[in-house]
Amino acid sequence: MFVDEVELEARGGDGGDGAVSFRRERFVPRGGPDGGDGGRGGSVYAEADARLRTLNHLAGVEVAAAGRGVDGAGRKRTGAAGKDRVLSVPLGTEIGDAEGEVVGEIVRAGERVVLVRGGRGGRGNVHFASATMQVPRYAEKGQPGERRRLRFTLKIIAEVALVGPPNAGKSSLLAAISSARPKIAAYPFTTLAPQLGLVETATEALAVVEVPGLLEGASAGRGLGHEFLRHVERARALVIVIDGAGGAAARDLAAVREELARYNADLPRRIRLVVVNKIDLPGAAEVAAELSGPAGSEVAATSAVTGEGLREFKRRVLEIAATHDDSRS
Ligand SMILES: Nc1nc2c(ncn2[C@@H]2O[C@H](COP(=O)(O)OP(=O)(O)OP(=O)(O)O)[C@@H](O)[C@H]2O)c(=O)[nH]1
Ligand SMILES: [Mg+2]
Repeated sequence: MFVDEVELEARGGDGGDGAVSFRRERFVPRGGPDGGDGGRGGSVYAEADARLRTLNHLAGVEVAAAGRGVDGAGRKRTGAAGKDRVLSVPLGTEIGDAEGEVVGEIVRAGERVVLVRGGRGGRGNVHFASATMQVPRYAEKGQPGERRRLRFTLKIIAEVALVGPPNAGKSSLLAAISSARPKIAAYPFTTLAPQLGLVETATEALAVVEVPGLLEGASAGRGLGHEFLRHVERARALVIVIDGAGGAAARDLAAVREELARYNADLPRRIRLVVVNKIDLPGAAEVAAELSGPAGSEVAATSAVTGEGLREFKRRVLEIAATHDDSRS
C-alpha cells in the first residue's frame, strides 16, 4: 500500500464556557461574581516527520479533532486549554482545502503548520460586573472550533527522478546505486508506486525516486496513467531510462518526453541524462552510441546485469544533482 492522497475533516476544539459563580466567604454576606473563563479549544496541526515516506497512517482517518477547552470555574479559575492534535506527515506534503486553496506545505524537517484553530474560551461572569449590574448571572459560551475539510497530497522530495517506459530497468538501476530494494521482474509495471532510494557517498546522501513506467498515451489513462508524475515535479533533475535492446529507443525517448510535457510543460527541459540500459544485449551498445539526448542532457550506457557503466552512472547522477536545481527555476 502506498497512500499519497487523503482527505479528512480537521476540527478545532470548542472553547470552554465561562462560569457563573459568586464568592462565598465567611463574613462576606454578598460576595461578588468570581466565575472564571473557559479554556481555549485545541488546534490541529500538521508537522513534519522526516522518517515518514507515505500518508498510509492517515488513510481511513475521517476526522482529526482537537480537544475541547475546559469550562471556567469559581474563584476565577480559568479552564485548561483543549489538547492540540498533531498530524505527522512526510516531507513534501501539501495541504489544501475543499476549494483547492493551499493551506500549508511541509517541506523541511521540523516544520509545523496550523490547519484549524480552536475556539476562544467564553468569559466568566467576573468580567460582567458593573455599577449597575452587581450580580451578573450570565457568562459567555465558548466559541466553536474551526472546521475544515482538507486534502493532503504527498509530492515526494527527491533530488533525482528516474523516469522511463515500463520494463526498461529503472528498478534495477535504482537498486544498483542506492539503498533501495525495489521489486524487479521481467514484466511491465512491476513498480506500482514511487520507490525512494538513498545514494550515499562519503559526505552526503542523495534521494533518488523511481516512478512507475510511463507509456505513450499515459496522459490519456494508458498503463498506470500519469498522476504519479507529481513525484517527479520536485526533483532537481530527471534521468530517463530506456531499454537499449527494445528496438525502439529513439521512439521510447520521444514518447517519454511527450508524456512529461503533457503533465507539466516544464518537465522535459529538466532531463539531464538519458540512460540506455541493457547494453549487454545484442545491438544495444550501438543504440547507445547513436542516440542523442534532448538539449542539455547527456547519454550514458549501462547494464544492470554485467555492471558495465554503473559506476559512471552513479557518478553522473551525483554530479547532476549537485550542479542542477531545475525544480526552483
Ligand atoms: N539483460 C538485461 N536485463 C535487464 C537489465 N536491467 C534490467 N533487466 C531486466 O529487465 C526486467 C525489468 O527490470 P526492472 O528493473 O524491473 O525494470 P523497470 O523499469 O523498473 O520496470 P517497471 O517497474 O515494471 O516499469 C527485469 O527482468 C530485469 O532483470 C540489463 O541491464 N540487462
Ligand atoms: Mg520498476
